[in-house]
Amino acid sequence: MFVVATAGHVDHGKSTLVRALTGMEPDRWAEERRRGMTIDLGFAWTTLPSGGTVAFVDVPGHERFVPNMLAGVGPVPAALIVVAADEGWKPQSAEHLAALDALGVAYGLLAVTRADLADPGPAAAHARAEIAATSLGAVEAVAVSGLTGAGLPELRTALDRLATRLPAPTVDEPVRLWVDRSFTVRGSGTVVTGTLGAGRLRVGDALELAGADEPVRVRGLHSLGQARPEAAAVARVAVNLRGTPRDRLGRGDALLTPGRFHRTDLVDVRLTGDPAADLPATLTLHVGSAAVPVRVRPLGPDTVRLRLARPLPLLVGDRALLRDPGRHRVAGGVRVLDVAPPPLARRGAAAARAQVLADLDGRPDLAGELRRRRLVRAGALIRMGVPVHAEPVAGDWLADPAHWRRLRDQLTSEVARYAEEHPLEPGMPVDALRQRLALPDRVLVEALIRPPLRIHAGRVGAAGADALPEPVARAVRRVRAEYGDRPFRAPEADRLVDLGLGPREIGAAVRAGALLRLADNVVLLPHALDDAVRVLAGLPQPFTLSAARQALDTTRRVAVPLLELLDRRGATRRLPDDVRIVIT
Ligand SMILES: Nc1nc2c(ncn2[C@@H]2O[C@H](COP(=O)(O)OP(=O)(O)OP(=O)(O)O)[C@@H](O)[C@H]2O)c(=O)[nH]1
Ligand SMILES: [Mg+2]
Repeated sequence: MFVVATAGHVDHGKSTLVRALTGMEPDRWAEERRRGMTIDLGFAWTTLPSGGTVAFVDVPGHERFVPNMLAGVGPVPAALIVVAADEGWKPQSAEHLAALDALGVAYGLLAVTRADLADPGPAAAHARAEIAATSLGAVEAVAVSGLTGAGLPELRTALDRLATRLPAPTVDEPVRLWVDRSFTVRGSGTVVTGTLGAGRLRVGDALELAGADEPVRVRGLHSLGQARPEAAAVARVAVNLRGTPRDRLGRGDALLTPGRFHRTDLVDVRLTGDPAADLPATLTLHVGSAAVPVRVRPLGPDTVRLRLARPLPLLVGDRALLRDPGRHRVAGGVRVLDVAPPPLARRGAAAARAQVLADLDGRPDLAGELRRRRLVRAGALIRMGVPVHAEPVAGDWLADPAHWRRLRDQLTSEVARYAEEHPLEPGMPVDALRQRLALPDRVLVEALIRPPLRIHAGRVGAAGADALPEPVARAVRRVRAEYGDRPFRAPEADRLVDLGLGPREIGAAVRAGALLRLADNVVLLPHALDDAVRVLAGLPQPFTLSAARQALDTTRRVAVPLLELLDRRGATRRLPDDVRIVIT
């Protein structure tokens, strides 16, 4: 299936043509039929000579209903432009064409209607010239009469030719179904309709709806008037939602693949076409089926920042248009460059931002995004419409390679400086480091650490006694030299003072794993613990404190706390009568 939206001035015969082609009534409302005028969007479809199906979104031509027209053409990539032979090019012919151009619609046909009333030649020539100057380029023109049916077979084959030119639909992309209608069906509940431009919908799917906390569920699907288990792009679809009240959604809302779209009320965009120099400060942004008031802040010669009155699920590269509802004119086309732009707080920030935007073209660019954002979650980029094909540095964090190298250097110098300022601490706390480097997540700190730095007990420092300040390290080396072959002899208190090992220095050495503290002022070298177990295991079991003291060649000052520590660690067990056994 492919979908085509009509376009053209009021009363030029759009609905008559759709009716003649499809045998279906596009004017759904009694009021429309009574007044002979389309007010809201109409939907109809037919089979073409090739066997393919074309679905029409029939739009109103009256100038009052341009917003409805825009909701219809927004999500549709092809247009059937209708001009009446007897009336020729008119204001809404021009406004509709300007809208198609602003949205970048590249595929279309011209139907010169009411060809039974006047020579279609002049209207066709004028219209083709106007159209040729837009994104549609040169289009085929067919003269038709909705009244006599003349030209309809030619128009059908022309529609078939148009279908073959359309790009193949992308069915593996996430769904963003802009709602163009919502209504209630007795017994089924809420139904919304829209043009599915990409992706695939299945009964049972969970979808996101802006403003709803819970996902909504697809209870039923219709396309071309028939219930179906699934619908793939491109298609007109009607989606029956389970348990979603009708007043929760309407035209301009979107049903979304969960987790794949970033909702934003701030975007930086490039104006396309010839943007008016005197762009008003408030305009209406039309994208998909949505129309949202925006405040415009000029940045560069053709770039502006838009503040939306309500957030929309926009992606980098989206086309949209700005319209001045007061003056009835399309103010310009829009290409979305950034859906999560930085705030412009500092002086000169706007000028700097304009420079950045000057180089963006709306094509998703991973390397560029990383360069600008430095650190960003993969999921966040995907939700902006930027495909991710890079390895995260930690968790789902992606980093700009140059920034990551800078951070690594910075981490090394921060740790060194901290060690200087806090000589007795065994390293810099990870969280302090995270804050100094202004990192949003501690896994990033951990990922930046490289040997000889290591993380130990929540701190980052050099491994082992290297982490000790030189005087403490020297004292530890002296202890090792003096007591290495008498591992269970602890230096006496005055010897510790001589060595410069006060309580703080001992604390630092213990945290760094260079000394083992048994009690205040009782320290051993760390390997003493394992050695003691080996010696004690050689004794007849159970053994007494005195036997242990002798075997270890030490004093009660050491033996008592040493055995208690071994008890606590489960290496020995104390039995009644103050004897112990080694647990093997
Ligand atoms: N003679 C003749 N009359 C036509 C033809 N097509 C449409 N009309 C008449 O022109 C009038 C307007 O036709 P519509 O089809 O409602 O025009 P429209 O473009 O859909 O109008 P809006 O939806 O209001 O913009 C009707 O009275 C039609 O009968 C045609 O090919 N020949
Ligand atoms: Mg109509």
